[in-house]
Amino acid sequence: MIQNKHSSAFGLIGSSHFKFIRKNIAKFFLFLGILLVYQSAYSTSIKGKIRTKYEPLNEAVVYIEKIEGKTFSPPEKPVIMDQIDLTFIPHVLPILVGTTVIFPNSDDTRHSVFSASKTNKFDFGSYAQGLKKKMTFVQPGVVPLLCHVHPEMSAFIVVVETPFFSITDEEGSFQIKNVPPGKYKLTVWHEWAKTKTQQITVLEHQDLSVNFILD
Ligand SMILES: [Cu+2]
Repeated sequence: MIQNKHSSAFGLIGSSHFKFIRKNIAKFFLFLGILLVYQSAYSTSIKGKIRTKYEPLNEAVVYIEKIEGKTFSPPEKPVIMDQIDLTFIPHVLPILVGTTVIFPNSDDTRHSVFSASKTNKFDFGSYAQGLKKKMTFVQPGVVPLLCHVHPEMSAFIVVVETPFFSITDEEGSFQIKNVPPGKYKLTVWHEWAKTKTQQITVLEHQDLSVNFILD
């Protein structure tokens, strides 16, 4: 009898103790979950403005240079460099090395896109409306685009070696999101300006502001 009471009392303590642990494990995982959501929502960004002495620079490409020992897979989906109303759209297209670009002809005239770039030289020849050409850019560097038929057409594909790149808006502002902590070289390219590089240090969960004045 006594033995029985004893064991049931122990049983009670045992089960409430177990409930306590279970409750706290649940709380722990909830906390962990909130922490992870917070961390991913608050990943580090590099923000800033690119300008000359006189004005903000639109369509400047800001990018982190090659990180030693790191390679990044290009996006599976190709990106588009369109031709509409005798204009390449967009005028400047930054991509990660290995990205495939599709060049549709959306005009009712023939275009003949080529590049005399040292590292990514190509010539698609003349092609009509509705057709598209395709090219995978495996070498880093700036690829100036021209058209044999329309000398006024020009554009640039800027092939960079990390996925940490951005292009400035009309106010010259850029933002590169989700940058892991580290020391990097941040470079700015603009078609009319001298390319410039700065050493930067990205700390964990601390947005970094970097501005450039180009010549
Ligand atoms: Cu053309």
